[in-house]
Amino acid sequence: MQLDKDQIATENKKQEDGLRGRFNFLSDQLDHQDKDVNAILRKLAAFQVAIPSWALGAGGTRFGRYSYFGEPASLEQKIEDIGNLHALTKTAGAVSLHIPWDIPQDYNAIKDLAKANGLVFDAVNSNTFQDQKDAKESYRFGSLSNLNAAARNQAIQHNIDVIKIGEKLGSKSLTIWLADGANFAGQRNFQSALTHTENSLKSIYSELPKDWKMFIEYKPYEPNFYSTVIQDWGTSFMLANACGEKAFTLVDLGHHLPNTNIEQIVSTLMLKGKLGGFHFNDSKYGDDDSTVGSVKPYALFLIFNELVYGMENNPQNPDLAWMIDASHNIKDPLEDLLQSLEAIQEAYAKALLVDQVELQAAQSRNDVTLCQEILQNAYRTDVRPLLAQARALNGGAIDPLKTYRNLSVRAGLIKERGMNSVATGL
Ligand code: PSV
Ligand code: MN
Ligand code: MN
Repeated sequence: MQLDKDQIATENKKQEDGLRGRFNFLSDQLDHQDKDVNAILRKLAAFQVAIPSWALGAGGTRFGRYSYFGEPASLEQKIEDIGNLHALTKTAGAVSLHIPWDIPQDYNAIKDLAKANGLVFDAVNSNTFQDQKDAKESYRFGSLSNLNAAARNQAIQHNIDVIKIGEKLGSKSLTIWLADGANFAGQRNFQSALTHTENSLKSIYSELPKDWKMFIEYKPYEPNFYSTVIQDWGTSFMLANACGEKAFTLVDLGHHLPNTNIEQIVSTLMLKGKLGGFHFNDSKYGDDDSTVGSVKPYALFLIFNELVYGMENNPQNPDLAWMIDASHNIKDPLEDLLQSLEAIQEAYAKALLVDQVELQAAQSRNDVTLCQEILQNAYRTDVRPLLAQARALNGGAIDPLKTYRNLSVRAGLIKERGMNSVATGL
């Protein structure tokens, strides 16, 4: 069930009159504010977000898993799903693989398939949070932090193997997220856990190809509920600095305690040139992996405001690896990803509308009210016609979700794959 350009164009025909009116209205409004609408359209079109190979099936909870009908049962099918997302949105032009869940069998065939779908391979993700079949050592008591050198070495070697797989696909970065930590007070000496982790990361780093980056992800809790070795951005930042200039912190929106000021974290890391990757999702309580922008859209906008500021003012920070990190239990994963992609573009477009010059002037006068107004004016603008226009200009769908439903994509996938297919991984 691969969508083609013509199907999308036919659907667009039905919607283009409606878009014209909405787009002209908005672009007049923006012209009056001296905004360069074409420049914004170009930036929106250039903004590509990777889709992780684990987001295409319905993930489980700790209590059960309800698979979603027509799930992709192979890496090929996952790439086809992402191809459909990209055809509709033109903003999902990359895949992020989780190893060993998605090891390609035939590299050339996978690369060709990705290329045919307009996709590149972004960061590869290692997995030392589960024991793999036939593994000699167990990660029950940690991987890179394990007290047992043999377990640490196995985890180090796994990361090196993941790099090698990524090299064959054209990836340029490795993301490391560790579940290492302790479930009980007193279980583990914090300093020894951190020291082992740092040394293990340095060993992986020493095998990183010259043009690669290493992303160190942090998370405050879960699966361990007492302590996590890399619990926060400060720990990740410290470890990235210890490894070297190709190591960076990765921010995952769901990996913060409630009410953490994530925009300030983003800003600090970009100032220091150490923000490398970014995982989008939303949450009410913890690492909920909910649809981006569905719970705290204003917070997402404030974060994007800092990202845009950093992208424009911090040449010391590299281009970021963007990814949606989500996994759903009961919703069509493709519909969810379409909603997330829309929310990301929406927050980005709104952040692009913030008048940075005016904001700086208001800040320098300590005009607190005006500072807030400037941000809120941008946030309150309905930018959706801009997103639709950017997509349509690039051959994507004016309304991706509506088009996905009108073209009965899920029904087509069920027909091909069956009702009971189960996605690999997770
Ligand atoms: C676990 O919390 C997690 O969701 C991390 O965010 C990783 O990025 C992802 O799994 C894949 O390993
Ligand atoms: Mn993540
Ligand atoms: Mn997570």
